[in-house]
Amino acid sequence: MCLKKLISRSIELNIKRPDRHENMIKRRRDLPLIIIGDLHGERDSLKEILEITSDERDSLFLFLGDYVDRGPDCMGLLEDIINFQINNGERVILLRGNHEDWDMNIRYSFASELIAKGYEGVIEDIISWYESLPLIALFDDVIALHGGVPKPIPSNIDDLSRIRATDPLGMQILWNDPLDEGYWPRGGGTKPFNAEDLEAFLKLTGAKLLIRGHQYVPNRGYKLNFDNRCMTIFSASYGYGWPRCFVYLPPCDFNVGDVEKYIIRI
Ligand SMILES: [Mn+2]
Repeated sequence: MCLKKLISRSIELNIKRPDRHENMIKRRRDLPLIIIGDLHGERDSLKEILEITSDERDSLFLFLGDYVDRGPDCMGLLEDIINFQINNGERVILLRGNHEDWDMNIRYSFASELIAKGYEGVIEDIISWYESLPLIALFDDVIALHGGVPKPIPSNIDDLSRIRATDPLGMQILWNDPLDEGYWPRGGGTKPFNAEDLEAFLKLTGAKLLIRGHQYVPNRGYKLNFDNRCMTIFSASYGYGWPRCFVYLPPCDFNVGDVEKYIIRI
């Protein structure tokens, strides 16, 4: 399939999901859930994760966004992800990260990669693809998004699902970080969230665990905040050879106290 067709098929899959409600995916956690964090153009990481999980193709695969920028082959990674989505249909859910944004791509590396490789003709298609990506996925007791809890927290789920990436609250969903000892302000309308904010967000959504990406955790690839209720996972190593992580969560009930055992380091 040519690149333009691949992208437009992926847009259709993103938009026409029966479990999509505005910008939120809502479905039961009735299958194993495999969650992959930021990949940033590292095709090898995706390849390794898909090899490790090759016996688990009946699982749900959730990607937390930040597919492009920084890494060596963002266009190749995008093609791999879209092919994987097309081959596995609705069991592959792609969320939007803060790098699924053309202004970011100009500031970082993806725009120049596309131009250097002669892909100018698909830039518009890629921007439309970004716009087709949902922001949040809710699987009963697990909620996932790229960045963090938006503040003020909307008063009901419908308002939360209607938030768009370009809204101030949407920007926060894509950019916010937990307030911990490693926190550093990113500016630009982003806000840190603390244990109380997270508690209110979990109460609103009925979840007991938030899984997000967005922050690299040096030498670990993951972190747990707020009594394990906020899990950060990262699936790229930025070329440092540091551990990369993903989540394998079976469809049974789990205790937040020991969620660390569901994090797989490669
Ligand atoms: Mn990010």
